[in-house]
Amino acid sequence: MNPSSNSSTEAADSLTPANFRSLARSISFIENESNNYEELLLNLKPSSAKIIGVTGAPGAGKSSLVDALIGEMISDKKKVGVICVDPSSPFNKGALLGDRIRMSQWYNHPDVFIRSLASKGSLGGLHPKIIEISDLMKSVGFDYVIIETVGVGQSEVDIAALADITIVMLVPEGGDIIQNMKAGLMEVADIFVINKFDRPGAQNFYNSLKQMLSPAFNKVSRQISIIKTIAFEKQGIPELYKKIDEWKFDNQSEQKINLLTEKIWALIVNEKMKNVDKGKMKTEIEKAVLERDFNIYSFAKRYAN
Ligand SMILES: Nc1nc2c(ncn2[C@@H]2O[C@H](COP(=O)(O)OP(=O)(O)O)[C@@H](O)[C@H]2O)c(=O)[nH]1
Ligand SMILES: [Mg+2]
Repeated sequence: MNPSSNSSTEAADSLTPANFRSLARSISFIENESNNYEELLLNLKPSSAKIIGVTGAPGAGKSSLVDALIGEMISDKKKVGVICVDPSSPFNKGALLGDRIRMSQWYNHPDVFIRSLASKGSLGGLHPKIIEISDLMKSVGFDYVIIETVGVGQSEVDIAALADITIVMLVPEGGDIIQNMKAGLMEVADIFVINKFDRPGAQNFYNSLKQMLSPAFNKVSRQISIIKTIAFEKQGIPELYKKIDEWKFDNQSEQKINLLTEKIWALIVNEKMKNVDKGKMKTEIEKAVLERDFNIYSFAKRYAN
């Protein structure tokens, strides 16, 4: 992708297999911080593409839901980009393969681009370059960019900062709603999807969530929708897509400005920390603690400058 050419409309007309190859290359440049990737980012054009974040526990049915959602979007003549972020933790080795199977029918579709990224770093964290990669995807002419990420710890907040709509997936199994509802989920969710609605207890789970979201129980002023789905049977997906399609976007809402602030803050922190190698720092700390006048503040100051 030539960073200095192509308005987003031109790009929309020219999303071809060749462009998919070039998009894949550009993503690799960003991942590896190579080939003038910063220039590429500085030249990204504003775009009206919408980023849909899908987050939830492993096994909640995110990939099945994304698979079905792509189907709805494609029948509505939309072009769809998908990023799956998989934790590279040992107990999740099968995830990447699972996603490939779940979305297999779309891998060769001319209007669908799917890319899996291993989430390096901590389990809760998203991919270190997820902000940049999702903005690149946003700018090349898709109507929707879907980001599937496992919701653990902080990552729900991170995904909300990236997404125009955040879908939080819950499942009725594994205890009641209170146990499933982690702190902060209500602040980031635009749409709750209760998947596996075929499972026992689903309606009770729905009722309790509805009650939790009612004004009597919380101070979140925006409207949060709840959609019931059975993702692997594609039930509830047209309703979900309708919600997304009719969504009233408000870039200036307090919530969006807060999230954009978090996003830009993260970019600045990454930029400032770029030259700090934690492994190397650890080795130096091992030596420094042996010194009699070791002071962590002067140590840190040396790094900060
Ligand atoms: N019973 C039931 N199983 C589902 C449903 N949706 C997905 N699954 C299954 O749940 C498992 C995990 O699904 P997957 O989409 O890979 O979840 P992810 O880890 O959140 O991406 C798979 O075996 C799916 O077939 C559903 O609505 N009901
Ligand atoms: Mg998945």
